[in-house]
Amino acid sequence: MSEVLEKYLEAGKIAKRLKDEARAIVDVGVPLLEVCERLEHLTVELGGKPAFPVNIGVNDVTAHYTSPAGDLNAVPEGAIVKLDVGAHLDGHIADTAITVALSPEHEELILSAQAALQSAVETIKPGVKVSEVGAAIEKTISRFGHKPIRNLMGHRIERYSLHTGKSIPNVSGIEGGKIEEGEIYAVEPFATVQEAAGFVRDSNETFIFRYNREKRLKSVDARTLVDHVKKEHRFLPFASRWLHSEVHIPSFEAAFQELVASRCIIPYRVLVEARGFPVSQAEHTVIVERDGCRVIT
Ligand SMILES: [Co+2]
Repeated sequence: MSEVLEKYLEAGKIAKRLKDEARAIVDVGVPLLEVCERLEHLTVELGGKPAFPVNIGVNDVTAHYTSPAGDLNAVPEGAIVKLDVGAHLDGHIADTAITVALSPEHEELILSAQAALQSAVETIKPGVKVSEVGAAIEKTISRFGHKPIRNLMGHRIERYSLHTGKSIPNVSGIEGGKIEEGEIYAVEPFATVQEAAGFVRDSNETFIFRYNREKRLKSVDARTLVDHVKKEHRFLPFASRWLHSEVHIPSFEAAFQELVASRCIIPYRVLVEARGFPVSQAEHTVIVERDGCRVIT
């Protein structure tokens, strides 16, 4: 087995363990910050690094929420909670997600995203159009009487790059080329209820960021902060919470805001279901092989 494949498989194993841990700890009243930190620390204990901050999405919060430093939010009663986690070894990324229901009313929604993921995995092989995978996902979610989130997509993964080139839509009718042998994809259907909008909108909250480009910065603290970002988080997304604990400078907030204002770093806005309805998610990372694909998570 190639060294690269071995690293992907190991990252996949770690990501799998993170999901098991998430299932074990997510419960009513548990602080979101505790869940994020526990899973990120476990990633390191298991020999990997987080490929991005733990995304924890409660109810209609669909993507890009991670706890800020000092987050006081906890898992509410009756919630549906999405955990999207990523581990990497040397830049070889495994990205995966599960959804936990704290009320039986959400169980069907979870089954629907899981079944859609399964149908996508069964469809993926060299030569298949990404639009065919999207059609399979939509068909499965519709069978449950649910709606896919149409403006979120699965994505191709490459070394140290979480989103590259091709995407895998969650609905039919979106063209985007063919799947090829050797490619790696994170496939992630999201399902919501029939009354929902079926798409996400940006909120104003931002907790996850990425490095964008070099900029002239005025304050010394901002320069210290960006040097750290370039050294530790040049390629993969990071949490503002991480920087809080990694960099000790007198005026952290002002320096951080300077990086944002100068677009030296760019936020990922928290995405919420446009009408506020609950959303479920299922996700695997797969490697495309000659006759199909291998699920590594
Ligand atoms: Co993911």
